[in-house]
Amino acid sequence: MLEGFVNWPDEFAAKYRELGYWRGETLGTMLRTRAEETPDRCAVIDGERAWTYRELEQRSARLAAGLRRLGIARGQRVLVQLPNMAEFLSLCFALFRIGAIPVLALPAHRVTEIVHLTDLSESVAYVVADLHLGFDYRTLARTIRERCPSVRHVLVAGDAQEFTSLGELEAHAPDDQETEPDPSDVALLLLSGGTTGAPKLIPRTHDDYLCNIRLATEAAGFHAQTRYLVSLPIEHNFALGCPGALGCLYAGGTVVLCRDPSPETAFGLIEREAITATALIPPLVLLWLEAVEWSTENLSSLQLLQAGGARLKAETAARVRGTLGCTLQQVYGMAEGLLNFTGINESDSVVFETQGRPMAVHDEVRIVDANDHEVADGEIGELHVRGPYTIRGYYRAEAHNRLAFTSDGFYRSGDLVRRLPSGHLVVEGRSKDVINRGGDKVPVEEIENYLLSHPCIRDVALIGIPDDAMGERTCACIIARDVPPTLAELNTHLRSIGVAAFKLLDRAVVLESFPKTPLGKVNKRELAARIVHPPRSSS
Ligand code: J2J
Repeated sequence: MLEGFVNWPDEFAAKYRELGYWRGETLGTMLRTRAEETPDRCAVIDGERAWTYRELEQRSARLAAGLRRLGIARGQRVLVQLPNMAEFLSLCFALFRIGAIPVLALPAHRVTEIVHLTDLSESVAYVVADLHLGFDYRTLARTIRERCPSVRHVLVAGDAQEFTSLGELEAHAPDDQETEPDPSDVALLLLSGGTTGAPKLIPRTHDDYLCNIRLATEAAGFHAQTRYLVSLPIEHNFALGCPGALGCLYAGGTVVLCRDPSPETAFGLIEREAITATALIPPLVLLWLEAVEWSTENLSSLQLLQAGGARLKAETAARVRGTLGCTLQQVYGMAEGLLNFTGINESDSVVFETQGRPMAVHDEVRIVDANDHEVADGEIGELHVRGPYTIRGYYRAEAHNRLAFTSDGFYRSGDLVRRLPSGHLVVEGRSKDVINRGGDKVPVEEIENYLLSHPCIRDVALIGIPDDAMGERTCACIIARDVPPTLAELNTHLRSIGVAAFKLLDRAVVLESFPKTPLGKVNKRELAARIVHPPRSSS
C-alpha cells in the first residue's frame, strides 16, 4: 500500500464491497471493457481529432509501454498539468494501467504550487503541454527540473524542445508486462480546494473513484448517447469524475474537449458536436446566460447543465431553462468525496433553492455545532461526512488529518449547511478560511503569508467581499510599514512568487489597525462589514 495513504478500516471496506459500492474493477479495466464492447464508437473529440474507444485504449497501451521503459513504475507519482486535450485521457489511462499515480494540477498553477505539489508527492515525472493560452509550460518545467530533485523526466504534449514528447513515447509497441494495480490501490491524487494552508493531496482509489463515477453517472442520467463537453479544467474533480469525462466514458458516450469555457469557444462546439451535457461554475453560468442573447449558435442539443463549485443564486438558476433550453442540476461536491445532486426531474423549488441530496444511501452526513453535536434538521451546522467514496485522510498529512477528520473517520468539510426535511442540503456559508471566488478556492493563509513577505506590509488580513457575479472576491486589508503598496504592486509581488492567477487580489485597502476578537485574533467578520459598509467619515 502507498505510504502516506489513509485506508478505510477493514470493516468499512468489507461493508462497501458487500453492498456493491466497491466492485473490484480498476479505471484501466473500465476503459478496456468499453473498448471491447464498442471499439468503433467515438470516445474523444479534441478539435479536428476524434479517437474511437479502440484508439484511446491502444494509445494508452502504447504510452504505458513507453512510460515503463522510462522506468516509471507502479505506485510512483507523476505530476500532470495539461489543458483540456485528448492526451490528458490517453496519459491518465496509461498511468492507471501501470499503476503509476497521476497528481492532477490545474493549468493555472504556477511555480509555487507546482514545486509544492511535486515535492509533496515526490513525483518522478512532470507532464505539460508546450503552450497554452499564451503560456510556455516548458519554461516552468525547466525551473521544476532545477528545483525538484525527484523529477527525472519532463514529458511534453506537443513540441518538446529538449524534453521527451508524449508522441515519442507512444511510438512504442505495447508490451505484455502488464502490472495491473489492485482495485484498492490509490489511482489518482486530486487537489484539495477546501483546506487551509498549503494545498493538500486527495488520494482516490480505483474502487472508490469508480463508485463515485458510477453513481454520479446515474444521478446525471448519462448514457451511450451522451456527448459531454469538458468546459471546466479536466483535472478538477467536477469535470473529471462527477460524472464528467470519466463518467461519460463509463457510460460509453463521447467526451468533447473545450480548451476554454468562454461562450465564444464553447457555443461553437455545442452546435458542431451536438453536445448534450456540460458542467460549469456559477460565474460561467451567468456569462453563458448573458451570451445567449447575442449568440447565433444553435444550442438546442444541450439537455443538461450541471452547476456547482460555489453557491448558485436561485434567480440565476431560474433563468437556465428559459434561456439555455436545458435542465439544470445543482451539484454540491468536494474532491474529498461526498457529492450531492438535485434530481433531473425534481421540482423547480428544489432545483433552484437547494444544492441537492447525497448520492449514496450510505453517505453518512452529520450536521454539527461547534462541539460536534448534531443540530436539529433545519438548523445550520458544519457538514461532516463519511462514506464509500469519501477519503479518510489527505495524503502525507498526518498532523493536518488529526484536525480535518474526526476520531471516527468523518471528514470535517468546513461547510455550513442546513438540511431540509426532504433531505436536501442548502449551503449557507463556510467555517474554514478559504475564499470561494466563483468556484476557484483561494487559500487565505497561503496568500497572507506571501503578502507578509512584501517589504511594505506590516500586517495583512485577506477577506472575501460579497460579489454578485463571483459570489465573493478577495480583498487584502493591509497595515503598511511606511509607504502603502498599491494593488498593482501587490499583484506584481504575488506574480513574482509564482502563484496561480485566480489567487491574485481583486482589491486592497490600507487600514490603521484591525478589529480584534475577545481572544485577540483578527475579527474578519467585522473587518468585512467595515469594508462593505464603511462608517461615514465625520469630515
Ligand atoms: C456551494 N458551495 C459549493 C455548491 C462546491 C462537483 C462540484 C463542485 C466540486 C468542488 C466538486 C458547491 N454550492 N454547489 O469537487 O465534484 C464548495 C464547498 C465545498 C468546496 C469543494 C464536484 N459545490 N462547493 O467545488 O474540492 O465549500 O470541489 O466544500 O474544489 O466547494 O471544493 P472542490
